[in-house]
Amino acid sequence: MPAGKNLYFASDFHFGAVSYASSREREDRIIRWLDMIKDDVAELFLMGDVFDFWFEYKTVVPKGYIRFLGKLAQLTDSGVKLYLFKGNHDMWMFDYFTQELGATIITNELEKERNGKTFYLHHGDGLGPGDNFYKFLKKFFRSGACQWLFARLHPNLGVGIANAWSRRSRIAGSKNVHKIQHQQEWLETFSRDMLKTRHFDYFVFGHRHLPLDIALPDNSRYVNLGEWVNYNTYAVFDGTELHLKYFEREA
Ligand SMILES: [Mn+2]
Repeated sequence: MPAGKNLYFASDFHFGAVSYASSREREDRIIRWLDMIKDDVAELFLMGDVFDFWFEYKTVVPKGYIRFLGKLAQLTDSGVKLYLFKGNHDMWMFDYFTQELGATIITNELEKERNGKTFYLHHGDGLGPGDNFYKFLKKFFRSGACQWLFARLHPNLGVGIANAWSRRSRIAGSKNVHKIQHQQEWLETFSRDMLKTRHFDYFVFGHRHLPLDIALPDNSRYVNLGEWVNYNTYAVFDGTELHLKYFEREA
């Protein structure tokens, strides 16, 4: 890691939800965050569900988010390394962001070592025990056949269906339904299981829409990045420690 530079992690912007106006307001806030970090970010990890829906047709991408995408271009043009993780809402990212932004698209997990600290990074969907129906759906949605068929639908229809589907796991009002229930915090369970065979200093996930920083055995930690509708949370690794932070909120 270059001296004075940091790694930044965030996830679950859910651009496009719940309305155009609320998404735009969130976009402006995230631009302010990116402006704040732009001089000390070496690598930016956007860990899934950045978009509430995304699909790349052969010659067409969804409308919107131009300030955000322009800001990412500004960052990557200035040398910032960008990782975009596929979430359960935006698993249909192909090569557009690689071509335009030089981004590395992460399909499942990413393991990194920086300054002697090890990171296990994953959006967080489909991990741990249970949820077999989702795991089956994920396999199906990620299949080439499913993507080929979807691309055959006219976008007015295809994106309409996708948005209706997306509403099933809508982020709005999610604050109340996501409670800390240690027994059911499956990403903690997943991390603890992993530690039995492999050590990581940090397990970082999104997907839960709940900021969490949980101590694990062997000085390991599980950090959940929360989301940007209710919390505006992100994590920063300063070369020594990983910190979970709130943007534009008095601590
Ligand atoms: Mn998710």
